[in-house]
Amino acid sequence: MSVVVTVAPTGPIASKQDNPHLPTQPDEIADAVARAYEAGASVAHIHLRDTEHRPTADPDIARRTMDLIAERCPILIQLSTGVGLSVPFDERAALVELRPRMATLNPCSMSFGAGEFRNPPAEVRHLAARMAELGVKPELEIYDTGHLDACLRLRYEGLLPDEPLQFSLVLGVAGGMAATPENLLTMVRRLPPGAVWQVIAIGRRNLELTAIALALGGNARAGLEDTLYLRKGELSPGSLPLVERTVALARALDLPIAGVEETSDLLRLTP
Ligand code: KMH
Ligand code: ZN
Repeated sequence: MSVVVTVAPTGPIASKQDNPHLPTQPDEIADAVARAYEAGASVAHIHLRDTEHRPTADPDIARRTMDLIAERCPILIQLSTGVGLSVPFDERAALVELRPRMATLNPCSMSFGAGEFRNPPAEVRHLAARMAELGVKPELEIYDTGHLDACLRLRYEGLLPDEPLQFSLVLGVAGGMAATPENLLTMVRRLPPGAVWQVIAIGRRNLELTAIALALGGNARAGLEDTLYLRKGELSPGSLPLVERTVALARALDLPIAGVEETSDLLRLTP
């Protein structure tokens, strides 16, 4: 089975002070994505920032970023509806109206580092239904064991698209599951049959957990959203070295890398 590599060039928290190579403006993000595509990524997970570098769900910035990416490469765009902790849920949810091929769906509220990540049940159900209507494939973000059960309830209620369900097992957010091999294995065992999944390992154990996930049959995500460092004490000069390392890891395990068309077929994306 081929491995889907997602690039996550910018997240909701880190700043250029943390890593000067973090892209924040549409052209910087499009450039990072195009380089990752050349290195083997077939999905781009996108957070947006305003001109002050703050997380935003501004649809104009989102559209411009999507257009700039599309001008550079045919990578599949997955907009984050997580956006940033300070952005209201309704603004975050409105991003799916731009009809990206995919978007994230965060099923539960939680503590998130020093902040609070608000995902109220009624609003999550509404967003799931709207994504299904628009044909925007959800990537279900699982930060804790109960989040998986919440997603399975959404499926039971008919609010998720047909198989395969696509999950991110997010490990290492303070407020969610710790980044340990035991937590990864527990969650992989609990996934419903036929699920497609990747690990999002935040921070220090990013490389190790990505390697374990690949060996267990998962997909992989790489980029500055998840770790600012290539190794202890060495900032990564952009997402490209992280993507290249992930692709090399998969190849070392004799796993082929899925191209854009294969990824679209694997995930049964709406054309
Ligand atoms: N930022 C990660 C912890 C999202 O953007 O909706 C999880 C994530 C989810 O990427
Ligand atoms: Zn994200």
